[in-house]
Amino acid sequence: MSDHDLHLISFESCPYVERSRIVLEEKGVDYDLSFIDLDDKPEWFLEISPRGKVPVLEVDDTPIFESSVINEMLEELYPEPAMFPQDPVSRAEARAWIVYNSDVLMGPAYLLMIDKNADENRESLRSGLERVDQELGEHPGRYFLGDDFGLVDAVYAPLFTRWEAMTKLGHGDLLDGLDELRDYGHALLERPSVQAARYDDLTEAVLAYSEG
Ligand SMILES: N[C@@H](CCC(=O)N[C@@H](CS)C(=O)NCC(=O)O)C(=O)O
Repeated sequence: MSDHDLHLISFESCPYVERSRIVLEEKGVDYDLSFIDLDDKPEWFLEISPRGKVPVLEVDDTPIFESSVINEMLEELYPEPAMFPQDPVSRAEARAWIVYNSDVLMGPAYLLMIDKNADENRESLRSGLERVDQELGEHPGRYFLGDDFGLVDAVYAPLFTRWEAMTKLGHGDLLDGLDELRDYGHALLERPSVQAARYDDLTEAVLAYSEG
């Protein structure tokens, strides 16, 4: 089901790629997937990716970059199943927690993965996660904003698909006492779209990346 040709340009261990794959899987659309080597970016890729980053989703002949923009476009192109709340205030909440994930959690999580300033980044990530745990307590239901899986959940799932790797790297106690977050993580990992979007050898790919 797709009236567009979709081609997602990816890198194995990239959480931002995974966000968009989850949305594509939820929408049930066909797409082609290619992997590139970020240490040796092909010329054709640099031509279509202004920041030299993945994901890029080619929609017919138009390359779209930035995972959040890609995901909102997919929501507009394929409205079913709906992944954004209808009400503008709840929609803004979803967008705000997406920005929070990118701005507050992803930085320290990435630096921890490559073991840069481990203590400092563990503390930053932990305090960012505590705030999410608190917020989840305000929204009863299986997912971030309730019982419907949405774009905000597609953005939080890659944190949990990387948890096995984080544990192997010695950072596994970060969820200690954060029961809302732990339950949320389990619910996300059970979601078929999250399982389908996960790169097959993700833990190995993350560990290999972390070793440089
Ligand atoms: N804000 C971007 C971030 C994408 C991003 O940082 N991708 C990383 C891989 S996970 C990348 O392509 N890095 C290559 C580089 O910066 O040279 C998004 O949401 O799409």
